[in-house]
Amino acid sequence: MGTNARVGYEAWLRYEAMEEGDLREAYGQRCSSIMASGSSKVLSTAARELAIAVRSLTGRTPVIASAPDQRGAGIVIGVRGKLDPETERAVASDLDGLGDEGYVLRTLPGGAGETGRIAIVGGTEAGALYGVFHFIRLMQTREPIDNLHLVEQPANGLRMINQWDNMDGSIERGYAGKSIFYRNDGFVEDFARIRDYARLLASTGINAISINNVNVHREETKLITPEYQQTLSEAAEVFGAYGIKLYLSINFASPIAVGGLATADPLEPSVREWWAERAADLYRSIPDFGGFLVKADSEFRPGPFTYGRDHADGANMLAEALEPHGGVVIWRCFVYNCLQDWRDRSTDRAKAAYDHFMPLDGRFADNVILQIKNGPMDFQVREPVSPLFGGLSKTNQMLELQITQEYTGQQKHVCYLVPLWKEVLDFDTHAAGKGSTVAKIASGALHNRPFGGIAAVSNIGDDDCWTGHPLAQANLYGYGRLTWNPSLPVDRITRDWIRQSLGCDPQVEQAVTDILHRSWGIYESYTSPLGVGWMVNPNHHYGPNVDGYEYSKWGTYHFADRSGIGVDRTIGTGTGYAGQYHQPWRETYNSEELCPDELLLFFHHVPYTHILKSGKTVIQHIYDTHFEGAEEAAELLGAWRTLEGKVEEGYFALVSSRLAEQREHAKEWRDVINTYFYRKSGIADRQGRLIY
Ligand code: GCV
Repeated sequence: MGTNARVGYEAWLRYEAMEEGDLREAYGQRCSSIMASGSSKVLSTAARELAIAVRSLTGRTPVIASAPDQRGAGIVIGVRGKLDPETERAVASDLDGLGDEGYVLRTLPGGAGETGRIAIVGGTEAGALYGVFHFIRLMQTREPIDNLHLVEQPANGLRMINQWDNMDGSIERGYAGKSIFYRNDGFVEDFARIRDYARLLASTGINAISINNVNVHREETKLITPEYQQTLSEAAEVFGAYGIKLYLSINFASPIAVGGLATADPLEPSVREWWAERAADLYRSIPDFGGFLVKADSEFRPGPFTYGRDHADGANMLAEALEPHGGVVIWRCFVYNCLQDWRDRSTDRAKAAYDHFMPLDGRFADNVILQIKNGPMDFQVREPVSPLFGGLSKTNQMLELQITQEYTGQQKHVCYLVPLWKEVLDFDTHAAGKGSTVAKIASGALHNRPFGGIAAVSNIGDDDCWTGHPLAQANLYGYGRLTWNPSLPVDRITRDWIRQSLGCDPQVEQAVTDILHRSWGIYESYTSPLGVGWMVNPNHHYGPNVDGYEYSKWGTYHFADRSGIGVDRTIGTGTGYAGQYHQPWRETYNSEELCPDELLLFFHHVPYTHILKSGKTVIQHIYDTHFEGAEEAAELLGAWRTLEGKVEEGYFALVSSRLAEQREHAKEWRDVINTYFYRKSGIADRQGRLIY
């Protein structure tokens, strides 16, 4: 296999020429002409994207037509109500009830001796674009296109990416190089890479992006001022051509920092006016601006508490400013006391989001959405699902996930997060009886809310392959696919990603599927055990340090002593966190016997000799998983090496070197954790393996 100048750059939009044969012939023939019914920006994008894919995959250059092919063949891309009469009639029955972003993919019958055309019809232009990317995916994954009849609709209104990029070019929790947006306190000059990012995102169904860190620093605070409006509108155009709306993270103290006011009190009329003016200005230069993302009164960020106001006062003030323009406020619920005294056993960070926001349920304006992290702590390798999802019923909600691997190996270790996210989305909160899943709550379907969706912190930077570790691309891809359809099986997402990114060789598919599907479990097994979390080095969060956060102010403790470990979050003797769940979870988590093994130490403090459901003691479980996990991490490298010659050289080498690093680092985790617990407990490993 040859080498590519930028390893992995094309990601899943890699259109390697297909093998010669009937299928390639058939695709080429079917796509001999492309006609876009209309001339909007997004439709032009759709036609262009399809033409590029067809040319590269089949070797045939499609004719870009201005009218449907008279022989009845070719592809027609269009929008409901704006099609040629023949196509409109043919797909009419599919268009009833089709939402704006939905689409129809349909192979229409041809006349005598004719193949018939393929119609890709969206509720709007964006829908048509999603339809085109779906169609391209079918070719990349070698699916038949002779009898297509698909109607697709996104489950979530907001399918969002949060960039944690700073304008100095750094990225908070970024593990893939520098920002593709900013350099030296300004925007980059060339937006070509941003455009390439937009197409990757749109191809998976993403329709919203916030482009600056939720920790809004000095320069970024100015993004909402006239100084940046021209550049912002150019960035919005780039994303707009791919159906993606632009959002900004804002600094709650902006009226003081850049507005010259003496206060940022949300109930103060001058402050309200100031925000209304800022919003009006932004919408003048970016008519389809999405709105604001806000981290307030969290980890030292300013917020309404300073003025004796609450989160609803703060969010509603911004909502009022955006409402006349159709904008929304996305208000984060990652609010807790980050100055906790470790001696204080009654304060529990896990309880904080629920305690802060439940009393406000019903007080938020209709264009406010609360963004809730999947777990109550912070994107650990294993956490229970945040009970706030089951709690709020009169408030728009959005699920927040983290694609960037802050606590899951920082894109040096492979950790495929799609199975974790699936568990979260499928979690049944029982909020309104059985079937009240997080997926239904986040989309707004369960409580019939006007807004909802999913957001995730991006894992990309300016690395050639975008994500540092090429296999981490699967997380970005899988995230997008899940936002569109949370019911998609993991296998399906994995298969599509592999075929689109690495081709259709069954041996590659088998080996990479295996690596990805084992990876989360393996990572969990050699890091912190049984749901207790953390045990990482402070600040950068890479590598083992069992007591790294044990005597800190951050509220993230494991309470290991010589006899046992874990956090008592029960109702009777602990912090009471288990009581924030509906039944049956309240009882399940509250009980040492019923609590699932993988979350035992999140909810209970138990002796090392406690017998798990697996039949092992806690201490033996720790030893076994750490020895086995490190061995399995080494196996991943072995499995990958069988693909030499089947994967592009540079890509092969890069993944090999990351997996080699993971193998070594997993040993470090194993030895630090095992040694710590052996020294604490004095209990020997039953198998007498080497512990230091
Ligand atoms: C953007 C964690 C991370 C922070 C991050 C914060 C958040 O604490 O370590 O880097 O800040 O979450 O989600 O706001």
